[in-house]
Amino acid sequence: MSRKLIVATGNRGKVKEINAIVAEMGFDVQSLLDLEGAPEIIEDRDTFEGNAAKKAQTVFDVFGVPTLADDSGLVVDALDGAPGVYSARYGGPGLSDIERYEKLLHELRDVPDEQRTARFECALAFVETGTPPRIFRGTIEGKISYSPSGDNGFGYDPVFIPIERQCTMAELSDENKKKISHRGRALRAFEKWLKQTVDQ
Ligand code: ITT
Repeated sequence: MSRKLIVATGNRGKVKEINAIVAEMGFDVQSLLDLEGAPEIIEDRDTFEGNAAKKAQTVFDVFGVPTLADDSGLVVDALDGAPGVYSARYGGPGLSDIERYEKLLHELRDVPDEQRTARFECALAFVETGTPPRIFRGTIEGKISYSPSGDNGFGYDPVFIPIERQCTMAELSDENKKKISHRGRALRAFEKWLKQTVDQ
Protein backbone atom coordinates (compact mmCIF):
# COMPACT_ATOMS: atom_id res chain seq x y z
CA MET A 1 0.00 0.00 0.00
CA SER A 2 1.41 3.44 -0.84
CA ARG A 3 2.32 5.84 1.90
CA LYS A 4 0.30 9.03 2.33
CA LEU A 5 1.97 12.43 2.08
CA ILE A 6 0.52 15.92 2.27
CA VAL A 7 2.39 18.59 0.32
CA ALA A 8 1.65 21.68 2.38
CA THR A 9 1.41 24.27 -0.36
CA GLY A 10 -1.35 26.06 -2.21
CA ASN A 11 0.98 27.27 -4.98
CA ARG A 12 0.05 25.44 -8.23
CA GLY A 13 3.55 25.77 -9.70
CA LYS A 14 5.09 24.11 -6.64
CA VAL A 15 2.38 21.43 -6.49
CA LYS A 16 3.14 20.42 -10.08
CA GLU A 17 6.90 20.25 -9.55
CA ILE A 18 6.81 18.53 -6.16
CA ASN A 19 4.06 16.03 -7.03
CA ALA A 20 5.91 14.87 -10.14
CA ILE A 21 8.86 13.84 -7.97
CA VAL A 22 7.22 12.53 -4.78
CA ALA A 23 4.65 10.50 -6.75
CA GLU A 24 7.63 8.73 -8.38
CA MET A 25 8.89 7.93 -4.88
CA GLY A 26 5.66 5.96 -4.35
CA PHE A 27 3.72 8.43 -2.21
CA ASP A 28 -0.03 8.87 -2.41
CA VAL A 29 0.06 12.70 -2.51
CA GLN A 30 -2.44 15.39 -1.66
CA SER A 31 -1.75 19.11 -1.58
CA LEU A 32 -3.59 21.93 0.17
CA LEU A 33 -5.45 22.43 -3.13
CA ASP A 34 -7.12 19.02 -2.58
CA LEU A 35 -7.90 19.33 1.14
CA GLU A 36 -10.70 21.06 2.97
CA GLY A 37 -9.97 22.58 6.36
CA ALA A 38 -6.39 23.60 5.61
CA PRO A 39 -5.20 26.03 8.29
CA GLU A 40 -4.16 29.58 7.47
CA ILE A 41 -0.44 29.91 8.04
CA ILE A 42 1.24 33.23 8.77
CA GLU A 43 4.73 33.08 7.28
CA ASP A 44 6.44 35.26 9.87
CA ARG A 45 9.87 33.62 10.17
CA ASP A 46 12.91 35.35 8.73
CA THR A 47 14.42 32.28 7.07
CA PHE A 48 13.21 29.83 4.41
CA GLU A 49 13.91 26.99 6.87
CA GLY A 50 11.84 28.62 9.64
CA ASN A 51 8.83 29.21 7.39
CA ALA A 52 9.02 25.72 5.86
CA ALA A 53 9.14 24.14 9.33
CA LYS A 54 6.19 26.23 10.49
CA LYS A 55 4.10 25.29 7.43
CA ALA A 56 4.88 21.56 7.74
CA GLN A 57 4.26 21.43 11.50
CA THR A 58 0.99 23.41 11.34
CA VAL A 59 -0.46 21.21 8.60
CA PHE A 60 0.74 18.01 10.29
CA ASP A 61 -0.94 19.09 13.55
CA VAL A 62 -4.29 19.46 11.73
CA PHE A 63 -4.32 16.32 9.56
CA GLY A 64 -1.92 13.95 11.36
CA VAL A 65 -0.47 12.78 8.02
CA PRO A 66 3.27 12.97 7.11
CA THR A 67 3.73 16.44 5.61
CA LEU A 68 6.26 18.11 3.34
CA ALA A 69 6.35 21.92 3.05
CA ASP A 70 8.38 24.14 0.71
CA ASP A 71 9.48 27.68 1.45
CA SER A 72 11.47 29.25 -1.32
CA GLY A 73 12.31 32.50 -3.03
CA LEU A 74 14.64 34.61 -5.07
CA VAL A 75 17.64 36.29 -3.42
CA VAL A 76 19.02 39.22 -5.45
CA ASP A 77 22.47 40.53 -4.47
CA ALA A 78 21.93 44.07 -5.82
CA LEU A 79 18.83 44.34 -3.57
CA ASP A 80 20.66 43.13 -0.44
CA GLY A 81 18.94 39.75 -0.64
CA ALA A 82 15.41 40.96 -1.43
CA PRO A 83 12.81 39.74 -2.17
CA GLY A 84 14.05 36.62 -0.28
CA VAL A 85 11.45 35.24 2.13
CA TYR A 86 9.04 37.91 0.88
CA SER A 87 9.21 36.71 -2.77
CA ALA A 88 5.52 35.72 -2.88
CA ARG A 89 4.51 39.15 -1.50
CA TYR A 90 7.06 41.38 -3.27
CA GLY A 91 5.44 44.68 -4.29
CA GLY A 92 2.48 44.15 -1.97
CA PRO A 93 -0.46 41.75 -1.81
CA GLY A 94 -2.64 41.06 -4.84
CA LEU A 95 0.03 41.40 -7.56
CA SER A 96 0.32 38.76 -10.28
CA ASP A 97 3.57 36.88 -10.94
CA ILE A 98 4.06 39.12 -13.99
CA GLU A 99 3.55 42.34 -12.01
CA ARG A 100 6.04 41.11 -9.41
CA TYR A 101 8.82 40.31 -11.84
CA GLU A 102 8.14 43.55 -13.76
CA LYS A 103 8.68 45.41 -10.48
CA LEU A 104 11.93 43.52 -9.97
CA LEU A 105 13.14 44.39 -13.50
CA HIS A 106 12.24 48.02 -12.86
CA GLU A 107 14.20 48.09 -9.57
CA LEU A 108 17.21 46.65 -11.40
CA ARG A 109 16.92 48.86 -14.50
CA ASP A 110 20.25 50.62 -13.87
CA VAL A 111 22.14 47.62 -12.51
CA PRO A 112 24.86 46.39 -14.90
CA ASP A 113 25.17 42.79 -16.01
CA GLU A 114 27.95 41.76 -13.63
CA GLN A 115 25.94 42.98 -10.62
CA ARG A 116 22.71 41.17 -11.52
CA THR A 117 23.67 37.99 -9.67
CA ALA A 118 20.92 36.14 -7.81
CA ARG A 119 19.90 32.70 -6.60
CA PHE A 120 16.78 30.71 -5.99
CA GLU A 121 16.72 29.01 -2.62
CA CYS A 122 14.42 26.27 -1.38
CA ALA A 123 13.97 24.76 2.08
CA LEU A 124 11.81 21.68 2.40
CA ALA A 125 10.56 20.63 5.84
CA PHE A 126 9.26 17.13 6.51
CA VAL A 127 7.24 16.29 9.62
CA GLU A 128 5.95 12.87 10.65
CA THR A 129 4.76 11.49 13.97
CA GLY A 130 6.93 12.35 16.91
CA THR A 131 9.81 14.03 15.12
CA PRO A 132 10.84 17.67 14.84
CA PRO A 133 10.84 19.01 11.26
CA ARG A 134 13.69 17.72 9.10
CA ILE A 135 15.07 20.29 6.68
CA PHE A 136 16.45 19.72 3.15
CA ARG A 137 17.94 22.56 1.10
CA GLY A 138 18.61 23.38 -2.52
CA THR A 139 20.04 26.40 -4.33
CA ILE A 140 20.64 27.48 -7.91
CA GLU A 141 22.87 30.40 -8.83
CA GLY A 142 22.12 32.71 -11.74
CA LYS A 143 21.42 36.23 -12.96
CA ILE A 144 18.39 38.45 -13.49
CA SER A 145 17.70 39.13 -17.17
CA TYR A 146 16.76 42.54 -18.62
CA SER A 147 13.41 41.35 -19.97
CA PRO A 148 11.15 38.32 -19.46
CA SER A 149 11.37 35.30 -21.70
CA GLY A 150 9.65 31.88 -21.77
CA ASP A 151 6.35 30.67 -20.39
CA ASN A 152 7.14 27.43 -18.59
CA GLY A 153 7.41 27.25 -14.80
CA PHE A 154 5.98 30.00 -12.59
CA GLY A 155 6.88 32.99 -10.45
CA TYR A 156 10.18 34.65 -11.37
CA ASP A 157 11.25 31.92 -13.83
CA PRO A 158 10.93 34.21 -16.91
CA VAL A 159 13.55 36.64 -15.54
CA PHE A 160 16.06 34.20 -14.00
CA ILE A 161 18.97 32.91 -16.09
CA PRO A 162 20.59 29.88 -14.41
CA ILE A 163 24.37 29.95 -14.35
CA GLU A 164 25.95 28.26 -17.38
CA ARG A 165 22.69 28.54 -19.35
CA GLN A 166 21.86 30.97 -22.14
CA CYS A 167 18.12 30.99 -21.44
CA THR A 168 15.75 31.74 -18.59
CA MET A 169 14.36 29.10 -16.25
CA ALA A 170 10.97 29.58 -17.99
CA GLU A 171 12.55 28.43 -21.27
CA LEU A 172 13.66 25.10 -19.79
CA SER A 173 11.50 21.99 -20.07
CA ASP A 174 9.96 20.64 -16.84
CA GLU A 175 12.53 17.84 -16.97
CA ASN A 176 15.50 20.21 -17.29
CA LYS A 177 14.21 22.59 -14.60
CA LYS A 178 13.86 19.61 -12.25
CA LYS A 179 17.50 18.59 -12.85
CA ILE A 180 19.03 21.94 -11.90
CA SER A 181 16.48 23.83 -9.80
CA HIS A 182 16.67 24.68 -6.11
CA ARG A 183 13.49 22.59 -5.58
CA GLY A 184 14.76 19.63 -7.61
CA ARG A 185 17.96 19.62 -5.55
CA ALA A 186 16.14 19.84 -2.21
CA LEU A 187 13.77 17.06 -3.29
CA ARG A 188 16.70 14.81 -4.20
CA ALA A 189 18.19 15.42 -0.73
CA PHE A 190 14.81 14.44 0.78
CA GLU A 191 14.66 11.33 -1.39
CA LYS A 192 18.19 10.30 -0.40
CA TRP A 193 17.38 10.68 3.29
CA LEU A 194 14.13 8.70 2.90
CA LYS A 195 15.99 5.83 1.23
CA GLN A 196 18.56 5.80 4.03
CA THR A 197 15.87 5.67 6.74
CA VAL A 198 14.05 2.82 4.94
CA ASP A 199 17.32 0.86 4.55
CA GLN A 200 18.16 1.16 8.25
P1 ITT B 1 2.93 28.28 -0.20
O1 ITT B 1 3.36 29.08 0.99
O2 ITT B 1 1.48 27.88 -0.16
O3 ITT B 1 3.85 27.12 -0.46
P2 ITT B 1 3.84 30.59 -1.72
O4 ITT B 1 3.85 30.94 -3.17
O5 ITT B 1 3.29 31.63 -0.77
O6 ITT B 1 3.03 29.20 -1.54
P3 ITT B 1 6.49 30.94 -0.65
O7 ITT B 1 6.06 31.77 0.50
O8 ITT B 1 7.55 29.89 -0.43
O9 ITT B 1 5.27 30.16 -1.30
O10 ITT B 1 6.96 31.93 -1.80
C1 ITT B 1 7.76 31.48 -2.81
C2 ITT B 1 7.76 32.48 -3.94
O11 ITT B 1 9.08 32.53 -4.52
C3 ITT B 1 6.83 32.02 -5.06
O12 ITT B 1 5.53 32.56 -4.89
C4 ITT B 1 7.54 32.55 -6.30
O13 ITT B 1 7.22 33.90 -6.51
C5 ITT B 1 9.01 32.45 -5.91
N1 ITT B 1 9.57 31.14 -6.34
C6 ITT B 1 9.88 30.07 -5.56
N2 ITT B 1 10.30 29.04 -6.30
C7 ITT B 1 10.26 29.46 -7.57
C8 ITT B 1 10.55 28.85 -8.81
O14 ITT B 1 10.93 27.58 -8.90
N3 ITT B 1 10.41 29.58 -9.91
C9 ITT B 1 10.00 30.86 -9.87
N4 ITT B 1 9.66 31.51 -8.75
C10 ITT B 1 9.80 30.82 -7.61
